[in-house]
Amino acid sequence: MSESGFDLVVRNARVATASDCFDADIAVRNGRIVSLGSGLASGRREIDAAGRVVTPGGVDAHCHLDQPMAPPLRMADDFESGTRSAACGGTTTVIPFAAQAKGQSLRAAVADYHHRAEGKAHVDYAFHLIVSDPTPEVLENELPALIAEGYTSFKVYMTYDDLKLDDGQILDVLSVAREHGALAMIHAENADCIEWLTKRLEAAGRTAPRFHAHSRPMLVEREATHRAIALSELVDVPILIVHVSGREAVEQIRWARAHGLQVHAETCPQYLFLTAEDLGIDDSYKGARCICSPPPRDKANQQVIWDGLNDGLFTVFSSDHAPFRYDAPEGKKPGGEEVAFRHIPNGIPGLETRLALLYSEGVLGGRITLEKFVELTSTNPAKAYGLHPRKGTIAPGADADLVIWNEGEYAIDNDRLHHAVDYTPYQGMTLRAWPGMTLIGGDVVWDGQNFYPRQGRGRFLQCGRPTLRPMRSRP
Ligand code: DUC
Ligand code: ZN
Ligand code: ZN
Repeated sequence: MSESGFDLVVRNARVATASDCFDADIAVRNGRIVSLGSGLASGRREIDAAGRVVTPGGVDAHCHLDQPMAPPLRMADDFESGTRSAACGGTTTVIPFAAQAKGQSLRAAVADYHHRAEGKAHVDYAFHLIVSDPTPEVLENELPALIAEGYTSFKVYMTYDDLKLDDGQILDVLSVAREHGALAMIHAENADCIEWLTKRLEAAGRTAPRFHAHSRPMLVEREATHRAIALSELVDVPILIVHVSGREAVEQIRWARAHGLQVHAETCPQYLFLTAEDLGIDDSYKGARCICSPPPRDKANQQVIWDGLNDGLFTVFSSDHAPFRYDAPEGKKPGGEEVAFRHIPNGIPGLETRLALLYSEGVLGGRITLEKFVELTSTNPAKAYGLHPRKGTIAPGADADLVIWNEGEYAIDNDRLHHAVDYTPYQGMTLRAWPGMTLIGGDVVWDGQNFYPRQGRGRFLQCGRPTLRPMRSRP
């Protein structure tokens, strides 16, 4: 052991937190940060960060890993490949979803999901719940008990036949969130409008992937966002609207805030870097790769999302990683066929590229500050889901989960990524930065070239209450 007792000192770091940037050495003992300062005594291991930016490890609070699917569909990433990919992209904590199937108990869904994670994760993880069948037993017993055990957030869907809740059911779930201090995440799209539009498109023979975007125009998101806000107002409980795609939903959220409502919002890289044209400008099937919901919009809406990231509209920036292989019968070609858009699984990969995309085009592109980057990608997700200050910051007592950034040209190429998906929607994009090193609990897991597996050492985290500060009424 070194005289100081430090296991590691990261020296000469440009430390970035959600509130400040400053120069410091970071000392680590037993997996936690124990000291920040200049000229700290030497550690058993030393890493010279030489003026490079060091941020807290990313917290990806919306990703889907090994979520049970109806056959033949299957997610490409399980907890092993998904968390490997996360670590190589600087994300050190993931929060995927334990999804209740209709008719299933919530407990059983949680037990099954623990089984899927067991012994596999390279990074720490917590679970959100997906409530698809809010029976009296779920509302009165299972949900309150699970909240008390550290599952303090749950997602409800306003669309997808196998998951959606009606307004009365959503009110019931929101009431439980209020009573027990949990956070409800809402997928806001109007299911009936989507079905009606989809049938009309199909009747006209418009079934190519690009018509997915036509079946889910912004107004279906706007209407559902407005309704979700109204439901939360009725119950008087904060909510978080997930994967906001553009202007119309943003306007609803700004309206809610202006009226003093506690409505949080999340957005994702696909709404900054993709447009509906990525689903195809002709009837090519390749556009299936970018099918996700809500769909990406257009350049003007990308700017609306950038503005919202900058001005505080958005609380968190997540990947919504939903990994399906393109050229696979369990993925975007179900059963090996090129099918109508209705049958193409929704979702794109993004765990590994989330941080570098925002750091490169946001921070180095001059669109957001470094502090805002940390807030959106790490601190606020940790606060929203009750993991702060253990996660989401660089401070004494926090886990030593760190990213040391390399600035320089980096071309995104799926061959260099670590997920189990056979494509990335961002293939060929040139970025200005990539994580040069990821540390988890003070251990190097990614050094910019090599991945150092720590399979099974990722720990399950029980979440506490959300600790986000009540928001100002503007913006
Ligand atoms: N939309 C979702 O709601 N979940 C997973 C992927 C997607 O596109
Ligand atoms: Zn969703
Ligand atoms: Zn999702």
